[in-house]
Amino acid sequence: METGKMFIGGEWVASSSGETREVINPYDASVICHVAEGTAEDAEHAIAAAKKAFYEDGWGDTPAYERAALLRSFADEMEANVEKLAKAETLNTGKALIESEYDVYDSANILRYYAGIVTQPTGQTYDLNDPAVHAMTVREPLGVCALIVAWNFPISLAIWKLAPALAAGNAIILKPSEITPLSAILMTEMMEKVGFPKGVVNLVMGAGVTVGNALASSLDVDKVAFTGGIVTGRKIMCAASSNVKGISLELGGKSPNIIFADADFDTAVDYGLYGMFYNQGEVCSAGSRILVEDAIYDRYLEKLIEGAKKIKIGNGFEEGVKMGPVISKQHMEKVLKYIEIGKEEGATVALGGYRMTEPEYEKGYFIAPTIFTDTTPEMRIVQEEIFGPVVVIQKFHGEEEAIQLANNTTYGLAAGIFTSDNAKALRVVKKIRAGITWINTYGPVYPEAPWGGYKQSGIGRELGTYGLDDYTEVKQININTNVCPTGWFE
Ligand code: TXE
Repeated sequence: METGKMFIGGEWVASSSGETREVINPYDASVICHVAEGTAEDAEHAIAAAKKAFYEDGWGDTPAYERAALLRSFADEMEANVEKLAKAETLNTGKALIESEYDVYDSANILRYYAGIVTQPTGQTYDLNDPAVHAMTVREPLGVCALIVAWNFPISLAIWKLAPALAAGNAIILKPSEITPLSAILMTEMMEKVGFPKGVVNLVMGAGVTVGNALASSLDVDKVAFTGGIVTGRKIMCAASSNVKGISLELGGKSPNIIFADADFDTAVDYGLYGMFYNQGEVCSAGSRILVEDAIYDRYLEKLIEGAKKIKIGNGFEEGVKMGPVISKQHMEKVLKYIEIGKEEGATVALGGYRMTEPEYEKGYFIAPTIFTDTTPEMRIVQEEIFGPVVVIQKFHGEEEAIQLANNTTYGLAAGIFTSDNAKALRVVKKIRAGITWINTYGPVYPEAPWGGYKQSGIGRELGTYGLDDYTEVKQININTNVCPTGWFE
C-alpha cells in the first residue's frame, strides 16, 4: 500500500509539506502506519488535475458504456480483494471483520448498480404549445466533484459518492477522514489499476480545516458531497457558497425506533439491539431513541438489557465479535461526556455507562453498551447525536404520542416502526418527518433506494436514481423546425 502518498493527476505523490500523520488502531491505540498529510496546496493540485481530466482530456465526453465498464472492473477488483480491504478497514476502525466484508460486497453491488442505470434511457421530451419546436432535456455531468467523507464507514461512504459521481461522468477528488484513510488508499490503487484515466480520480488526505475547506470553498469545484457531523456540515455549506456549488450533506440523526405493544416482541427486541449497537452505534441512522409503548415497557426493557449484555465485544478480528471500540480517544471522550450529561440531567443508567477497562479492553477505546431510562424529551441525551453505543428509551402511550415524540428533534434521517397492524404502521409512517423509514425492520440499505434526511439531517439524497441525479445538471434543448425570422422589431 502507498501509505506515504496521495494520488493526484495519475501520480502517487507525497504531501507538499512533506508531513505525515499517524494512523491509529482504536482496538489498542497502536500506530498502524504513517500516511501523507495533505495541504490546501495539494487540494488545489488535485482540483486542477480533475478539471483538466474533465474539460481538456475528454472524460466529460466519455461514453456511458465506457464509464460503466470501468465501474464494473472496479467492483470485480474490490470483490477479488475482499480480504485485503476488509482487514484494512477493521484494523483502522476496530469494527467487526464481518461488517467490513459486508461493506465491500455491498459497495461492489452499488458500483454495478450505477454501471447498470447509467446506460438506461434518460431525459424528457415536451409537447409544447409551439408545435414547430422540439424540446427535450439531457443530463450532463457537473464537472469536478469533491467527496468528503467520515470515519464510521470509510469504504461504503466513499463508494456511495464516487459510484454515482463517476457513473455520471464527473472527475472526483476523494478526501477520506484523516483518521481512517487506509481503505481509501487501497480503493484508489484499484481504480488506478482498472484504468480510470489520469486525473479522473484523485485522493487527497489531510485535515478538514485545510484540505476539506480548500475543496469546499474552491471556485473550481462544481459540487461538494459530504457525510459527517452537523457542525462541519454547516461550515461546508458556508464554504460552498463561494461559487454557489452544488452540495449534498448527510449529517446523521437521532432516529426513533417505535415499538408498539402489538409488535412481534422478539423481533422488536432484536432490532432494538441491532438498530442501536451495530457498528458500536457509530451509524448515522442508528435507532438511538427507542420509543416503547407503555403496555410492554417493562418487559421490553428487561429483554433489551438481557440482549445487550450478551453482545460479544472485543477485537474485530476475533470470530464472533460483534462490537468493537469507538473510533478514537477524542470520540470516546465525547461519548463518555454525553453519558455524564445524561446522569446529570437525571436519567437512569439501566446498563453500562462506562469505559471498559478489563485487561482485554484497557488499551483501546471501548465503551460498554449503555441504556438510559427515565428520560424526558428535552434532555440533551435525547436531542443530540451521541454516535456511540448509547441508547435512550422513551415511554409512550398510543399513536399520537409516539408520533409527537418521534418528530421532536431537529433531525429527520430515519425511523423504525414495529407493529402487527399494517394500517397503523402506514398512518404513523406518513406522519414521521424522516427520509428513511422501516416497518418491522431497522437499518437495511438498498442501492436502489434513496438515502438522506429531512430537517437538519441534511440536503439531497444518495443511492438510487436520485443519487445519480444529484451528480448531474439538466440541460434544456429546444430545436426550432420552422426556421424563419421572428419579425418582432419590424
Ligand atoms: O466529523 P466531521 P467528526 C457526527 C457524530 C460525531 C460528530 C463529529 O455525531 O460525533 O459528527 O465527528 C472533514 N471543511 N458524525 O468531527 O468533522 C473531516 O476531515 C471541510 C455523523 O469526526 O464531520 C472528515 O473528512 N471538511 C456522521 C469529514 O469532514 C471538513 C459521521 C467528517 O468529519 C471540515 C461522522 C471543514 N471545515 C460523524 N472539518 C454521519 N452523518 O454519519 C472537518 N472536515
